[in-house]
Amino acid sequence: MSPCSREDCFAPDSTCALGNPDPQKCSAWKGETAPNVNPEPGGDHLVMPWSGSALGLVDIGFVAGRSKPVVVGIAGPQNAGKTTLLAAWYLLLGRGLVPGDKRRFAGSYTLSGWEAVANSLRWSPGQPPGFPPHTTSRAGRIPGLLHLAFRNSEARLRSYLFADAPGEWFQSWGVNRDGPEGGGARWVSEYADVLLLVADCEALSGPTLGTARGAFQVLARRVSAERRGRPVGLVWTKADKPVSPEMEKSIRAAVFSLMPDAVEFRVSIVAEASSGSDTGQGLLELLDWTLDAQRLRPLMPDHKAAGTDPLFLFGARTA
Ligand SMILES: Nc1nc2c(ncn2[C@@H]2O[C@H](COP(=O)(O)OP(=O)(O)O)[C@@H](O)[C@H]2O)c(=O)[nH]1
Ligand SMILES: [Mg+2]
Repeated sequence: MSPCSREDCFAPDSTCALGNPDPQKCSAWKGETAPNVNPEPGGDHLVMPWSGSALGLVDIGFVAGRSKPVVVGIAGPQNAGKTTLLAAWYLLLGRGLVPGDKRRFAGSYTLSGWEAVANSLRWSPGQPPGFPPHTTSRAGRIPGLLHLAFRNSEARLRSYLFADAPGEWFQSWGVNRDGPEGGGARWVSEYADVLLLVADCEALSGPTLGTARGAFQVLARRVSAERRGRPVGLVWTKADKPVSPEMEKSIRAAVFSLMPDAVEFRVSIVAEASSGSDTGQGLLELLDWTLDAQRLRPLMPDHKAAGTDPLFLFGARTA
């Protein structure tokens, strides 16, 4: 049981949510004043508000305190390559390959979380690289949010949170938006600023391609109904596996008939043989688009008065 009475405070494992340097002196503290709780009160021992692992919902306030982070939602069935996409981006960034000329990598609060997804994709002598372990719907800290920050040419910082959600969530959310199983997917759909809709080339060319197409169509309809004008990317993952032209046509039709402004990408961690590239296929292009994508800003009502104070521009409205 937590020694603090606040639900959003994890002292003494992390800093006190109310900012007390010594959590035992905080008014919300209800635990024993155990001598080993804070080993060096007043010493140079400082617990940070982040651990490096993927962030949970209660941790978001810490990142969002500075400015609203851009939330990137990746919607797709399980095994579609969503976690691999995140891991591949992290490994490319680790090689200094930041997409866009003017953008600079400016840190991450979840380096251990990124390492956890990317570790299996690393090649170590005598061991071939594997794929990330399956993201289960029962894993802790759900949805696991991975953080990245970049600075633009004017040195302005922009934070991003990437939701590594298990595919099961999206499958059940596609069928029943309000069902108990789709809670995490509902969160992603509610708060994402950019949505990536994943079409898995392996599943769409494999023995159960009909089922995979049906599941994709259900998901595409749900995303289109919930997107509220937000940018959507159609991402063909595992693009090294060829999909028949008929299948490609029906998937594209499912997306573009409902979301004509969607932008299409083909990605794979396997580069095209002729390209000689060691950065896979389309991964940096997709990251570049994702980092640039913006939610439509709400339009302010017309106003005639001069000045910048919104109270006098629009008046105080009670209704
Ligand atoms: N051929 C190929 N297979 C991939 C690629 N990316 C992922 N995979 C495969 O897809 C499986 C599932 O990947 P994962 O990222 O865990 O999918 P998730 O469930 O959507 O997160 C992996 O075990 C790989 O076999 C790719 O670019 N090419
Ligand atoms: Mg996964």
